[in-house]
Amino acid sequence: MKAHKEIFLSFIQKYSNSKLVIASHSNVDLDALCSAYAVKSVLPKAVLAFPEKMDSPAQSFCEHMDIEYEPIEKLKPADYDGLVVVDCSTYVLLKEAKAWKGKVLLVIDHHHKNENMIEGKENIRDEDAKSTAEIISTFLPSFTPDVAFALSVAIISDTARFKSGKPSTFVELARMLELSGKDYKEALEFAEPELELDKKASVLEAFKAMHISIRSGYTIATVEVPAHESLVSSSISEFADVAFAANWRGEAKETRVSSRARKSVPVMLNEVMAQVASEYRGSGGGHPKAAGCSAKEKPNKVLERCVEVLAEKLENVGVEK
Ligand SMILES: [Mn+2]
Repeated sequence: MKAHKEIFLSFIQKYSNSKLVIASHSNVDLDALCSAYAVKSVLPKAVLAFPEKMDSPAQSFCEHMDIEYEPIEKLKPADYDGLVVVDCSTYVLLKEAKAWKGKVLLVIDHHHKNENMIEGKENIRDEDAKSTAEIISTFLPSFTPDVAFALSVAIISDTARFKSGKPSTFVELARMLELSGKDYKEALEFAEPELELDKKASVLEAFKAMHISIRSGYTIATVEVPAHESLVSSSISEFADVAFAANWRGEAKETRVSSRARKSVPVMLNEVMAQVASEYRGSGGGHPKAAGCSAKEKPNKVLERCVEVLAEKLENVGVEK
């Protein structure tokens, strides 16, 4: 989108000498990390800052590329000129941004609108984009090989190796790889690294513990897990049409659900998650095929409700046909 590109280019010109902070969502993934890193390449005085943990593919890539960042909660808004948020539009995943109210200068994201929206002075939202990295790759006026490589890795990772992608996604990947001087295999190794032993074991345990139901011709798997709910839901959805993995967070007294659907499923999971969350005083959203929610209720009840809400929506699809 041309208008978006113009917003971005005049932004980097205006703030080229400013002390900005570039942040993203908690449980930082490759799209978040690499998008922030790429934006920093054109805002030389900016620092990267992230909340809590980083997922392990992002962690290894961050170490490999020697990318430096600060824990965002340690930074004082008064010491900086403003905040740029990438790959995130919700305070749920970046609660630290609340301290920056009025200083959020720019948001660049591809997630759906939600009720806890982070609104920047400028907002570049493209829900059609399959990654934030591919939005940014179309904007940047120049690339170092490292930035192009990081964007390649993020595009491969956030599309789940092209489970989603529009023609421009492939164009941008090809362009970034060429600019990086590296080949696809090398990017793929960072985008989809081999899992650690404990994670492989959790996925296999989850397969053993899951419950399976069939509604309107679709297989639905639910499971309660002690950790790694998004890894579990994405792994199970290699086979089940829809997977819901729930984890009980004792400190917060809430359940976190991660859900994934195969591309044949005609229901939008972000809507299912938003509905379940609203019934249990939580928040939910995400993408049609990959979504999540929090809920102030025990995991077994929340999972039951996830299946019911999904089943109702599946039946309604049948009716409309
Ligand atoms: Mn993303």
